Amino acid sequence: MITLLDYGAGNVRSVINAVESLGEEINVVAGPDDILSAEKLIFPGVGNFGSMMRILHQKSFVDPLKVYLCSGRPFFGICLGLQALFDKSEEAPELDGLGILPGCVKKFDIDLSVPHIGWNGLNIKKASRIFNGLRGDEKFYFVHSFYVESENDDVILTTTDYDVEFTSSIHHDNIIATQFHPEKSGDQGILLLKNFIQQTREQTALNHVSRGTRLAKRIIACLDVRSNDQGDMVVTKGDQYDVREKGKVRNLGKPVELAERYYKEGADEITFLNITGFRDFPLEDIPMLAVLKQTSKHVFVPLTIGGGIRDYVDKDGKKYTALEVADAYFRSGADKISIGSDAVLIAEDYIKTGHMTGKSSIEQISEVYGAQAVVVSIDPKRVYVSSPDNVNHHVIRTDTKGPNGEEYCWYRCTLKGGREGRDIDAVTLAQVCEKLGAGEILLNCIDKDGTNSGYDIELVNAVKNAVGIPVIASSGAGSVEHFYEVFTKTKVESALAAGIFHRKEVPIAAVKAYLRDKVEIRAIR
Ligand code: 1PR
Repeated sequence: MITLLDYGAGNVRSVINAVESLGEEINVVAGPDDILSAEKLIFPGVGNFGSMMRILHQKSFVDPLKVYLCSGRPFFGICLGLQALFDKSEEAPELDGLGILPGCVKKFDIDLSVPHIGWNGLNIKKASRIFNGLRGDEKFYFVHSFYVESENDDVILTTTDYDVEFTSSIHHDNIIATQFHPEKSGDQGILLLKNFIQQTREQTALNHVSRGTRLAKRIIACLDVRSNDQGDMVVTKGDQYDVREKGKVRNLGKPVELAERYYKEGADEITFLNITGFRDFPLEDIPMLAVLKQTSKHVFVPLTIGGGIRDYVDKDGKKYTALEVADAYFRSGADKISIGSDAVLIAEDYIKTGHMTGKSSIEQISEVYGAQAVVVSIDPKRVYVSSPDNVNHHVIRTDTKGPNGEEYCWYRCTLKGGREGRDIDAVTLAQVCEKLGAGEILLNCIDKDGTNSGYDIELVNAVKNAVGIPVIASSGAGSVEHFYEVFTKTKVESALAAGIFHRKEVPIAAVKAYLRDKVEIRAIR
């Protein structure tokens, strides 16, 4: 029996699913005694260090946790579950950590995008039973803005490089903790958890000697999901956002089946966009939550879900906050949520008033779950202008001239899946959302969507160069070369595609085979 410490934030369902996939039973901690009586304890943490420590205190979990950690019984901490073991964190200097190990948690102060999101490697510093069966050159999934600086080198099991070399896992007596998420790191992550659970004794010396680690560029499969005219949840795909063909919603498959296929084929992440979420209330949209729950049982890479994340009043007049909608998605297995239409309205409001309210969906979800869990999805459309003068937007000079030979354009943001254009450009939207607490930008392009003509490199560069958070390039992928182009002509961390994967025109394996040795990627085994 595995005991799981759920303090109420983030995606514990993924950890439960990963452990259950190994045939183990889980007991979720309901009170302090459950911690004291645990045989093996897993502590997954996502979100904010301060809110985690506050909740641990409120629930009277701090002392039992310290007792457990000193008892010599097996412990596995994940992400904040690693950071909590140390003395202090710059994320919440007013609150002490558990202080089991000496050291502190620092914010990345580097030239690369923060949060550090994606698959990175491990510099293994000592042998450990949790690596049994691994070679040592595998990549694991990270998502964090703060990192551990351990004062005691002896406890460091691995380090990882991201401009700085930071402690990515520790092993001290029976305490193991990782900054990365084994439950989101595919088969090798599951193997690592298995080694912990089964308490294997062997300590394999690894063949691979690391000479530094590098973050992989991510290949993301996107599933646009909605009900078709018969009321079934289907994966659909638009041409410049028009998902109907001869009047009917295109049906490209079942969401759970397709997500499982992409997982097996080597997708580094899977995104679901509930594309009619702007008009349907997601908490009434039980099929979407069911899709997430079922997918997260078998798919052990990060899942992002978007569509309809905003404050809502239901037909009986009951109010729901965007945070409650996001809670439901996280509880159903999402690792990140993606906000589309609401982000545009929030940014417009911010520009008008000049101040942050703390009440917007972006701010609230980011506060509780951390910036890394909040993606903003932008649906821009090109607007051509003959001159950059007198245009109150970020205008770029373009190589693709407009219908009247215009040499300049800006990118108008839209609401409701492109149905409504607004007077705000994509660069400004991305910058404002970063300021408000978004951790990543999903940058679509309506002009390019479904065209197979390649990503809009000009748009991607304009947005990527204007923000310090990771950007996902989306829309237009038609060949393996397009992925190479976007990764070499821009600084984006990941590239998303839909149509070519659904129609099996370009499998994920082909993309990775083409990129191998040219661009850092996570190899498929
Ligand atoms: O506004 O918060 O409710 O979120 C709605 C979400 O649904 C937004 O993220 C929005 O992008 C998305 N959406 C709304 N309508 C559509 C549509 O297609 N009619 N899909 C839509 C957006 C675009 C991409 C697509 C890429 C890659 N889909 O995600 O997957 O363009 O396609 P390709 O590789 O085939 O070119 P809210």
